[in-house]
Amino acid sequence: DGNYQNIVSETRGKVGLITLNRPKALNALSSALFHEVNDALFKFDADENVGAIVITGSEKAFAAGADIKEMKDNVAIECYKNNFLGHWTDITKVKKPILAAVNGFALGGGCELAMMCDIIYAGDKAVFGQPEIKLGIIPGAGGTQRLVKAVGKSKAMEICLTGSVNLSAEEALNLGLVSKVVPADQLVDETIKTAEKIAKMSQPMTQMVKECINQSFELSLTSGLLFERRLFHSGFGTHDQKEGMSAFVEKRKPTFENK
Ligand code: CO8
Repeated sequence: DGNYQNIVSETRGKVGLITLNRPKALNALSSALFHEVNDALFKFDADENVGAIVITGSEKAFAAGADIKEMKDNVAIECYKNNFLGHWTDITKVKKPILAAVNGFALGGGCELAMMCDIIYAGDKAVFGQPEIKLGIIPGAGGTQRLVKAVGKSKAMEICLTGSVNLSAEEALNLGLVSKVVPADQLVDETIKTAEKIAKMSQPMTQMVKECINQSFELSLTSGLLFERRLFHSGFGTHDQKEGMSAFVEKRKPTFENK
């Protein structure tokens, strides 16, 4: 659906699936592509029938970065005035959990896009890196921020400063950047399976979990724990809490109604 030029957006049961689809440019993230991703994401976010979202690319490339051809003649003051690529972070405003299924290259903005998702699964041939320094720029969408939190300072420095130290899927798993490595041809199905599991839960609750975990990057421990406890308390005002706990006691499966 959606009539998109650079992506394919579809649903698989309760899962929204977005496939980046610019094969000739290894899914380089042009401005047009990113606007389409955002549009599809916010449509899924508003769709009650969708409980989780998966973003993937092709087997060769998740995304080989921002579109170098598009930005090569950029001028600083215009970037500033137009907030160049500011819309990239819109994805972090999506409330529903987003899973990245990364096959092949996730470089530069591609790696940053994956890191803006909530869970990353990698195909066994995946490659993560931040080669911006080799282009005479620095990462601009989290490569120097989210990557540190995922893999630690020394590794993040090595990756961003050399531009040529990339992480294999296995290394990314060992460092905690990704949570699972799957044979490339099974990756999308496997990711959708996890997304389906999440989508079956109470949507307000999965959104609260996402909100709380993301707050852990912003808040002190005391404030984070308070934030968590208050949302935890509010859960007792929902139908789904009554249903979930009654179902446990009655030894049956719960049916969550997202209310
Ligand atoms: N932008 C535009 N076109 C690209 C990109 C890209 N990032 N990556 C690949 N392509 C194009 C190539 O130009 C080529 O096109 P053509 O056939 O017309 O020449 C086609 O895709 C196929 O690429 P290759 O022939 O190079 O394929 P290889 O298999 O030989 O190599 C690589 C694959 C190693 C992935 C190689 O293409 C490569 O190094 N790509 C560039 C990777 C890179 O530097 N990425 C970082 C880009 S900068 C960035 O992401 C900054 C993000 C800032 C975000 C700021 C937000 C606020």
